[in-house]
Formats: sequence, C-alpha cells, structure tokens
Amino acid sequence: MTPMRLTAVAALLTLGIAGCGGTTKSSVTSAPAQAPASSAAATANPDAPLKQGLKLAFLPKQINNPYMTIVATAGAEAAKEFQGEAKEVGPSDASASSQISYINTLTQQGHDAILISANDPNAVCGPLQQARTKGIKIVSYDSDAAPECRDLFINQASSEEVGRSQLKLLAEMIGNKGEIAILSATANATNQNTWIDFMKDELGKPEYKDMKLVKVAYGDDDDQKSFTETQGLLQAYPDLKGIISPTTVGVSAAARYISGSKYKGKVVLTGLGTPNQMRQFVKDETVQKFALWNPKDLGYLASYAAAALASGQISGAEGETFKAGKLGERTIGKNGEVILGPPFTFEAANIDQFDF
Ligand code: RAM
Repeated sequence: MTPMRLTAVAALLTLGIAGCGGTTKSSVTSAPAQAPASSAAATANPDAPLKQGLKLAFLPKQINNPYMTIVATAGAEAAKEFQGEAKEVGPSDASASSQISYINTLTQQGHDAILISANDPNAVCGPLQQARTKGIKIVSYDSDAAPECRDLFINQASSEEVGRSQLKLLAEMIGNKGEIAILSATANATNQNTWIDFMKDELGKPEYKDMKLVKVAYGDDDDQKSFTETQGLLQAYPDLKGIISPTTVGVSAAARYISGSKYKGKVVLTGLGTPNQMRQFVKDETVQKFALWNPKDLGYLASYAAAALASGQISGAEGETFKAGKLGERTIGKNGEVILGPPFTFEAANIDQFDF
C-alpha cells in the first residue's frame, strides 16, 4: 500500500472513529422514542469477556451486491479476532419479504446473533422476534428493522447527515437551480427512505427555492432496472439537471447509462457509491463527486456489537459502551443506534487512494 493510500485510509478510519451525533428519522419525526426491547438490561456486565466460538450470521438485503459483500467479509474478519465465526446468507433480490425464510432457517440453526440489513422494517419483524425468544441477538446494520424487533442498529452514518449532505452535494454542482430526480433502491428500504425524507426536508430551505424534485424512481437495487429507470427519467424530464442515487447499485448503473449517452456533461449525477465501482465514471468525467463511508468498518463494527450483546457486555440500552477492536470504544445512542461516522466525499483528486 502506498503512503498516500495509507494516509487516505487512515483518514477514513479516523472519520469512523470520530463518529458524530446523529438522529434516525424515527427519533426526529415519530413519536415516542422506544427503547429496544431487551430482557438482558438488568444483567449487562461491561466487564464480561467476549465469548469464544460465537456464531454470527450476516443477512444482507441481497447477496449479489458488492457493497453487501464488503460489509459481510469485514464482519467475518472481525469475528476471527474474537475466535468466532460469521457467515453470509441471503436472497438474490431485495424485495420486502425475501429475507423471512432466511431468518427462520438461521433461527433453527441456533446462531448467537443475526445481523440484518432489512429490506423492509416491518416484514422481518415477526421472524426476528421469534429468533429473540430463542435467545438470538438481533443487530440491524445499514438498513434498520423496526426498533422493537432488534437489539441494536449499527448505522453507517447519521441518517440526517447523509440525506442533507447528498442534497447539498448536488445543489452545489447545479448552482442551486433546476429540476432534479432521485433514483432510489427499493420502495420499502428503511435507509434510502429515511435519507430521502431528509433530502426533501433540506430541499424545503429557501436557498433551494429554484430547485424542484420531479420524481423519485426505484431501481430496486437491481443493476438492469436501475439502468432502465435512469434512461426513463432522462427521457421523461428533458430539463432534468441532476440525479441523486443514494445506493451503490443505482449510482453505478446510472453512471454507466449516462456515460454512454447524450446526457453526459449535461446532467449531474451524484449519490452513494463505492470507489471501485465509480472509478471509471469519475475518470471519464461522467461523475464529479459522490459519497460513502467505509463499508469494511461497518461490517467490523457490527460484528463486535453482536459479540458484545451475545457475551452480555451490553443489552442495547442508551449510554452503554463496548470495545470494537481497532475501531475503539463505541457508545449506544438513542433508540439502540450506534453510528459509525460521517460520510466521506470522493472525487478525481482522491479516488485512487481507495480500494473498496
Ligand atoms: C446499496 C444498498 C445499501 C446502501 C448502499 C449505499 O448497496 O442499498 O443498503 O447502504 O447502497
């Protein structure tokens, strides 16, 4: 690894360690903040050692998404550090009910913890509750399940910060003027929907009065559908000035479409992408700037959180702390949420320093 790359990775790690206060949409807009249900609260012992031989299972939105693979692979590496193991299983599509049978199977197999990026906050709730009655700890990561169905949510960044900063990034590049559209993942995805609500809220500020959101389209985190939806947006809205795609699948498919079309150089695209998927589109100047966090750190942190829960170090209550290996000590915030750190903006000047 070159010194430059090391510095950049260190910077991303530091961003992760520094963390930032943040709120989920539910704690901002919806009524009573409810503590995650946990019967272990009274018995959590911060000095308990991490148990050895823990069996963790990552259940991503879908398995054929490079972002999800990076997260789960890093989670498995973390598990080795505490002499445990983590596997990844999951559906090939991100539809609302696609994870249910996997939760049921993992429950029967008797894992110590299930880590889930939920395709729908409520569809998975019953099966997750069922798992909890068997003593299995539930950690949502990336995309939350309904808070009453999990012990902890490991959020990659403050949801509010992600949503507002995505809108600001696009606004800067189009001079705060013109029609914009969003190309999202699935219509039920907790994370994208929360971010989009904050984008809309940001758009309501006076400085964006000359910008108009004309459409939210859904590519379902399917590469081909995202590609076709991008084409559809550009044809239906000829005055479109910018697109935000807050999904690694969506933004890379949209970039691929735009790079080979007459819209290249005319329509600004930004969103959340992995540097490896976006590099060629930054190099060919289809995309100037996009954002993300370090997905490896997300998987690593989620594994340590699951181990701390399964070892009785924490119960999921606000204010509890646990040690997350090289990421240091972490504190549980409101609604059982632990935040990894702020998003990071990638562009031509820094993209070659990253390899994920
Ligand atoms: C996709 C998924 C994931 C999201 C990233 C940014 O890979 O939708 O849930 O967090 O994009």
